Amino acid sequence: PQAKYRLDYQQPDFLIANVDLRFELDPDSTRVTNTMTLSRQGHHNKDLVLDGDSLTLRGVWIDGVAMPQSQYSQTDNTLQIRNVPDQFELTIVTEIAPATNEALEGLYFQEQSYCTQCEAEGFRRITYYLDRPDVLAVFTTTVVAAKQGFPYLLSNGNKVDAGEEGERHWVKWHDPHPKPCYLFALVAGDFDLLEDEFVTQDQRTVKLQLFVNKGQVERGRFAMTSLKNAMAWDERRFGLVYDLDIYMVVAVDFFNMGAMENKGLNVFNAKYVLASQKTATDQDFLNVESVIGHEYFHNWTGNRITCRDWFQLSLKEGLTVFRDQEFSSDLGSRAVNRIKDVRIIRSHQFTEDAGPMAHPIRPDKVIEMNNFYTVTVYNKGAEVIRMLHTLLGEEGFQKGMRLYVERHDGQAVTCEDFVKAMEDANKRDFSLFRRWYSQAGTPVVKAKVEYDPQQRQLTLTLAQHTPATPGQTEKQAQHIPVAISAYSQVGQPLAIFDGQHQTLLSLTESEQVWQWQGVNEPAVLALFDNFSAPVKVEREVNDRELMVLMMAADDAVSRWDAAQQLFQRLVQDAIAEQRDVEVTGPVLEACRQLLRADTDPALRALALTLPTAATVAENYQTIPVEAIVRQLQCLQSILAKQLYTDWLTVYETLAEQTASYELAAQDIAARQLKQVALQYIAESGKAGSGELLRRQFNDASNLTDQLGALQAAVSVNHNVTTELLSAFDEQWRGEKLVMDKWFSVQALRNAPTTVENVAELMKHADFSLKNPNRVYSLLAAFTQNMAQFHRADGAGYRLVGQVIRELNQTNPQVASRLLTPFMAWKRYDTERQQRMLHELQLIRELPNLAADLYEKVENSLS
Ligand code: BAL
Ligand code: ZN
Repeated sequence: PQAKYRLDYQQPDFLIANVDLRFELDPDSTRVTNTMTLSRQGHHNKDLVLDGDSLTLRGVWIDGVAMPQSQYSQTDNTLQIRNVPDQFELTIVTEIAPATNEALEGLYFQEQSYCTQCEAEGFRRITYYLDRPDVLAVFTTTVVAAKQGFPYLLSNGNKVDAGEEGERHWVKWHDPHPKPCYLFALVAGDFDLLEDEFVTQDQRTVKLQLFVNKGQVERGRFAMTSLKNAMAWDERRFGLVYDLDIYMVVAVDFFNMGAMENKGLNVFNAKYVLASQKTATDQDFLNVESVIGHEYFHNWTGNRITCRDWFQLSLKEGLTVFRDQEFSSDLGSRAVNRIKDVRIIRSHQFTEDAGPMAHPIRPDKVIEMNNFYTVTVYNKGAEVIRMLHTLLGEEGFQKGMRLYVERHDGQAVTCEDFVKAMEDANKRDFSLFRRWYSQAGTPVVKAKVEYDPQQRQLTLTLAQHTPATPGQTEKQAQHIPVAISAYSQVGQPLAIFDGQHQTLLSLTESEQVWQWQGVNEPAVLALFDNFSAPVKVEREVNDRELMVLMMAADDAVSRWDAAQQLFQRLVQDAIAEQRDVEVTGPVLEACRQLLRADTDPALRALALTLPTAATVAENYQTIPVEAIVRQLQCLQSILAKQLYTDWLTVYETLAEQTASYELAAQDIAARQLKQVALQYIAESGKAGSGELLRRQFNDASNLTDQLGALQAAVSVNHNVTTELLSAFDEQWRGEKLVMDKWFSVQALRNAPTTVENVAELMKHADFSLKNPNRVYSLLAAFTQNMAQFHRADGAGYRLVGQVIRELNQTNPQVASRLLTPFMAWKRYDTERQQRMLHELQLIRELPNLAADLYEKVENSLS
């Protein structure tokens, strides 16, 4: 496989104005007739070279005249046509076999439905085309299929015609908005339909349709409400209004990604659409809201304004993640949402930034584009947009957005165009800020706070350094927004920044010093309030100061962060001194106070949840697997036992409060803290804990509580574990999305037989390697199990390695996801390194190694 480089971009030699597609659907042989109007772009006499993959060519016509084979030639991935005119109509007929398409890219047929996925480069598996995002065309699509079994024939845009031909029927769709082919979609099948409508601010009525598997309409209602909320929110906050008469969402069981923003016809992984009290947890509901929002927001940030080339993916993804984060925060708890976002960055993005595939949010080199739908492009990309928002404020940011839309509506543009619009609208210079787009790696900021009582002066010194990443050894200073706030030793706000106790600094050099005068006492500083930049912070701060911040910082993220730092320090000190964790009286007391505090229960829950093993691991060059797992467990056990009566009181109070189920934010928050309390109660192993777990499991009126009890039991290997696991299996067998949770819970269990159990679960009737959700829920979840995936004898590696090799040919995208944890092999001890390397080498030796795996393996081994 060949690498592509961002700087090699060339505009297309030909443009396509209109595409007329006709699909005659058949599982084994679907005939695609593609008629395009093309024109030469610029002065050249090059041949037309179209992309194609796994297509059977049946004929080529130019302006209605059949081309002799001598005028065109094919390779595995191209169709080259010689001597074409400057303007012409080109018709290409191909055949494809959707039923054998297990990669789930292009057009595929699963469980009696046809479905497409074209981003990033799947359209070339449907027909020969200029499969690149800067070729924008108006699509007209006719879908023909048997009436029996396929009552719904869907594609992008508006339905303009329909008819019947004997046993078959057809529907014609027209999408007036020029779009790149990655936004093309087709779905055909038999569904239940949920309908609603939305009236836009300019008083147009938009028809909303949600297609779900038969019998699932009730589970789609929350998604429909979320969609209407998203449409209203985008008008209110961004002034962006929907632009077609119809918006369709289809939920499918087989889907590699979460969802796809195809114009007017979103295709969703069913797990981000279907939700009900009994079958979805609170987090599932929140995920549905966020993903429905995300795909809807793409209509402007992605579809109306799209990417010039795939290196610019963060242009639409970083921005759209930022928008969906804001949507969730405006509708729910801003602080809770922010903390969850920070956790993703710290436990996944920082790892990616430290590994062999570290890349800037706008990558420079790509072999397989599917490998770049990453936490860096998406989540760090959103952090970069958020920093612009922090620097400009809401008003300035929206001014920039308006200019961006005004300038670029209908175009395929670059990240540079976005930054330029933000700059021009606000008359700012973001030259330095642009380094966030070009540099990979996580900046480390070292902070020193000094107080001089004689001079009554406070000094803050910040120094930044970004470690080298593959291909980028020299790093320059970045523009880092640093939000800070000051408190007294007893937690009172100190108004030392021009009469304020909070301020925003810009760290732009490798080292900078700030001084404030007239400071009467040694201040405790909260640094990076609201996680104002995606950086690691190293600072000298003592436990007492962390406890002040934990109790008194204004910003909820800083309070949470102080608690997390305190916990991490307890664990890391114990590891460094090769002893078990010890918790001092004052720290216990601070935890007790936090638990009893009169603040949002969800924030208390998050603050009292220990950092993940992955987050702790980020602080080590060589990850001490057993020590991290053991010391986190040890800390959990101390907090469980020492605060036992507090946990019990909180649990009982909240159990009463949540006795009747509501999906309101305050009930979700209460259930969240109740779950943390239950987890600690289970951990305590006290008499009665088994009864409590059993009772919550059996009496639960909703999945959050039922699964919560199961998780709590399994995570501490409580002696009710087997009983609850069997009961869950018996109750939910066949309910695939619910069973996915049952698989995950067991995959994450820290028990000596977890590897063998995961292997056994792969034989369960509800498991299938063909369905990405099953693979993610069992095997991807298992790779997050620090103790057992990294089992010293290498059994965890062997199991996942074997699955990757099986998926190499059938679904390389899914295989590639499973490979990610192996890429960090250098971070483990020598024995583990050798075992991980062995798996990577076995994969490298596969015949027909997919490009997805090739790229990751080569980067890992180089
Ligand atoms: N564009 C791929 C799926 C998503 O980010 O919405
Ligand atoms: Zn997206």
